[in-house]
Amino acid sequence: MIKKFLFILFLLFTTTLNSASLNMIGHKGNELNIDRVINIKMYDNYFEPNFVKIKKGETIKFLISNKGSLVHEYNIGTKEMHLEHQEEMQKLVDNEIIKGGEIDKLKMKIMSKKDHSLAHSHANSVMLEPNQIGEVIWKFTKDVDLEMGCNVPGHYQSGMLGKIIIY
Ligand SMILES: [Cu+2]
Repeated sequence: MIKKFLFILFLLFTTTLNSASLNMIGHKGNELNIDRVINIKMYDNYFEPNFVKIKKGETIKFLISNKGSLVHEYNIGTKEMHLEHQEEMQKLVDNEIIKGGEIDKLKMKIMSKKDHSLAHSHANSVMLEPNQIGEVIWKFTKDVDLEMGCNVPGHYQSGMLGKIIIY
């Protein structure tokens, strides 16, 4: 009984954390207020560059291109957020929505009606197939340790991450 109660408490805590965590790292930037554009290339399995410095308050447009042969993700978050997000990404692989170099968008759309976490639409990230280009516009308002990371299963662990230093 107590175990069950603690588990519910834990669930409540983690879902609150989920919705709060995006605000903890800043918020979606406005297209009209971009201070700088930073180009990021994604390879199998690393980012180039894998280190960026951003002044607190800046709105950055990250122009991201996938130069690799696999699906990759550019995601801005704390280490904890990445680890948590990796569970979501594992589901996309388990359900064969991510298959090597392809994203089955139709399947993602259909399945996400039942399980919203499969929709994978977050303002702080973009997921790309090989040769695709995407962007993330983010306003960095908080003094937190941030990382860019690819949370496709195994990629982060094999070194597909980098530092975002806010100063
Ligand atoms: Cu990757």
